[in-house]
Amino acid sequence: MLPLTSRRSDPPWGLLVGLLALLLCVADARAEDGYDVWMRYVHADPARLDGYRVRLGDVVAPDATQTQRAARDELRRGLTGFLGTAPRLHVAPPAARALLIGTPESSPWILPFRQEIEGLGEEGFLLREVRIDGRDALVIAAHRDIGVLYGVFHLLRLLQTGTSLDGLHVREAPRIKLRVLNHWDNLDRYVERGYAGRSLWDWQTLPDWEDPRYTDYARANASIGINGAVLNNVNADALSLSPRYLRKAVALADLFRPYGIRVYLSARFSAPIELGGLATADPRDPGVQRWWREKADEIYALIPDFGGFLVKANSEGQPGPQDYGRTHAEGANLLADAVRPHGGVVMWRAFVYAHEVPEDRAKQAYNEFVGLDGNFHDNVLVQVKNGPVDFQPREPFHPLFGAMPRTPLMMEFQITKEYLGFATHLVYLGPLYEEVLRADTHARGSGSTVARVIEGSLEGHALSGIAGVANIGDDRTWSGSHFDQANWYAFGRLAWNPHQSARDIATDWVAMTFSRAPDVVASVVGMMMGSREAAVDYMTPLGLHHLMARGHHYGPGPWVDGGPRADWTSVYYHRANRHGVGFDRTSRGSGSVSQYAPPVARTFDDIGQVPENLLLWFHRVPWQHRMGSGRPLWNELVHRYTRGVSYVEAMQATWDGLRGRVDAPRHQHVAAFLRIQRDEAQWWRDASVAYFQSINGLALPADEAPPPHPLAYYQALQSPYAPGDGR
Ligand code: BDP
Repeated sequence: MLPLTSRRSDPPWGLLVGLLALLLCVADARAEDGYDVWMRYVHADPARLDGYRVRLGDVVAPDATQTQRAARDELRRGLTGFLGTAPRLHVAPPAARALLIGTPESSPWILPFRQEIEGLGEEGFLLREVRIDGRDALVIAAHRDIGVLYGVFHLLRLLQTGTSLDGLHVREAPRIKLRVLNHWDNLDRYVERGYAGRSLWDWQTLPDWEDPRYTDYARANASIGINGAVLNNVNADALSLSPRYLRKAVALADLFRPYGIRVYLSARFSAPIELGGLATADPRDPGVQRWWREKADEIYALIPDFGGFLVKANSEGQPGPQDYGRTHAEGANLLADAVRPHGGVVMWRAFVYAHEVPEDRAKQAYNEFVGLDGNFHDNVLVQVKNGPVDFQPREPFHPLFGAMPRTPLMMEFQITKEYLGFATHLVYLGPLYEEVLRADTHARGSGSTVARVIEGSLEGHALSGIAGVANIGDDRTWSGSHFDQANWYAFGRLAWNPHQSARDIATDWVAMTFSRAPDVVASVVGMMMGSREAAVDYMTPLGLHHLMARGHHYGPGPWVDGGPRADWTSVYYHRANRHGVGFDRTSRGSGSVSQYAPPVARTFDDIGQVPENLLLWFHRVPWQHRMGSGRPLWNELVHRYTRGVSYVEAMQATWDGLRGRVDAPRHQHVAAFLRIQRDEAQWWRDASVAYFQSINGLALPADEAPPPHPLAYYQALQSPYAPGDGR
């Protein structure tokens, strides 16, 4: 034991120990506010440090282009944090061991790897241990600077997750070409379905003020391989295409370019009228065609690598080609022809459901698009939401996947959690994405997964894409919560390779974001992996869907009825009455099952075969129906609601146990959000149980607690200022 007080002649031990403790704290007391996302670059584990220093202390990297400098900067930043000392950056090899990075053009040291990088494409890279002149070295080699940058981020990920570099040999190339974030950001910085503050893009001060955050945004995206950003909302304002706003977009494009990110814009189909003063936006009108051509020329003169347009047309009141009796294909081709000379693409959304049609909404996109297969020009991608209704906690995969073999179909996932508890609920979406990507469409026999459709391998499309509706805003955490960063991260990783495992991705993310300690990683990954199923349980179990409160979708609203459209109500989707519950989409009902390939259709059509987690999506089922557990449907439903709440409580307990293992500021933040989530899960459970019980008049199972309030109490709750919907 060291003395707490010291005699004059002794060294002041107490003070020294105190100072040391303080120093350690200071070293540890980084501003852990989430800003650094998964790129915190904390110090290496001491056991590995010497080995790493030898290998990474000297870096040979070209610095002639912006992307090369971005790679050097990232290595400097990452390795300084990681090794505790800045690496020595050279343009020629030093006598010591070295990390050599570059392309055959940018560095003579990479020339010998020319053969080895063949087949890696424009964005791939090789990262491996080699011996050069009898010395060990690490090499990152690629055809293009951007591949080198991706390799640098890959190396930094390996370091952050504590991976050994011995015998390292990685060859990576993205399997999907366009890996794009869709920002639903308005020009007034309001983010539709955004729960992370205001838009990152400060249109008022752009292009003059280049907020450093724009570069950090690009770094984070590049670190996971995202290579495109649609800057503005799909419910687009034509002004985004005006010269004034284009100049602002130029500033962002210039900042993103070194990181391999192209800028895209959502285009309002009626822009020729609103901006151009034309009388029509009819795709067959030569004046309209000229207007779009000239607009594209204008944009490309400013942004030579502009990605292209994203379009929401004839959907939820947006203008479109059908206003002129033309098809979606004619509309898409109009814009595609305008950007084609410049190498641009059009991402045309299939999220459509007609205004007056009382047809099952889940069928409408397929009905409108499938007959157009083959009519789209070759620089058009049709962008399809993961499920046929709208980003619900669980949906079957969209029947268009596999049904339009001649058209490149893009996936649209929602990263922002419009229907999954906003930013406050801890819901890791990796398992949702994985479930959809691994679903088998049977379009060309078994193994025709959605992943293979969208990566283009199933039908041999060169063009392929995936979009994620961003969950990013100006909140310090970027995503509105610490755990929602994981959804941004998982989207990027799966966009790069849609065959990866959600669990592996979560494991990397936790190690980089919170701690490398194996027990912490295991606990947090465990929480995350069941969190999506828990949300399904406490919101919409067994295939129920779209039961959220009207408009803002915050909290339960299974009673929502009336209003302008039947398919914006809950009762339309659950169809509960005294006898049963569920939407009959079988061949005896709306027939939506017939939109799937026969083996899939047969499975969904048959109440004995349909997965229980989609039961009420496809079938209308009596309350007494015997479930796999042996319970009647009603009891099973209540059981699942309760189980969802219990899962959140279990997450709270696990997280409590991590106090002291995760830095205090983030620990407290997450703990508070888990309390909100628990209360809201309980709210969902109680309101839903009270509602369905009022419909079926059945007693609660004996072991289930009755909702503490009568149904009217839940129905009367209002949330007028819920974020994301309205101003
Ligand atoms: C729904 C959202 C709405 C979007 C629409 C879309 O509620 O805000 O505009 O999707 O994707 O999920 O176009």
